[in-house]
Amino acid sequence: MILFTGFEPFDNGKSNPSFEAVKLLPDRINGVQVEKLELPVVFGEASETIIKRLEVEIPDAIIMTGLAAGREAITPEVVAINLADARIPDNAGNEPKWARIIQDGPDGLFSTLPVKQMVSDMEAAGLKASLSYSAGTYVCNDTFYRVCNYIRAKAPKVPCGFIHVPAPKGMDKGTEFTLEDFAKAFEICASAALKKALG
Ligand code: PCA
Repeated sequence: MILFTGFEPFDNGKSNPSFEAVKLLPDRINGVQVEKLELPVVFGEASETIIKRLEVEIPDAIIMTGLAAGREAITPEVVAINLADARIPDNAGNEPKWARIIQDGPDGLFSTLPVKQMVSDMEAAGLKASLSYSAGTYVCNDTFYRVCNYIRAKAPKVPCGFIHVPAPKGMDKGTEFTLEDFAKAFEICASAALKKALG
């Protein structure tokens, strides 16, 4: 099983293209069952939703996704940092400022997805992609950090990481990307992750 997550809308958005694109994914990729989870845009709760699922079953790979409006490309994140610093309140009204996510956790945790391979595979398919070295300091980074921290203790061989998508066509700060483009990109990334995990 490969676990894909996306987020609910936030910041007055009517929809969130991350989960909208996840919903378009097929039920199987390379013969592996795809599971889709929609996450609340709430510090701590989003990662709890994932960790509850991981307590039942450890997937072959974990790909979390979110929206980063203003970006121009599909961006696999390289590293999660141990810092929460909200620019706006989350969907439950939390607004942490300059706080460590996990007091005694490492400063940063690297994605274990094959991020460079993912970028070259997306580019080969004609999708604009590049590495990102910061997932920000809001709910996406918080979720990315907490889930990587959980999985490195429980199942360190399971590729786990995060991909930000830009705003799609028609949305504020929109690019030329469609939701179908994002879904195609996610499928390409899933293939690379499963190849790393399962050979
Ligand atoms: N993007 C936000 C949170 C939810 C989402 O889709 C972020 O980048 O932190």
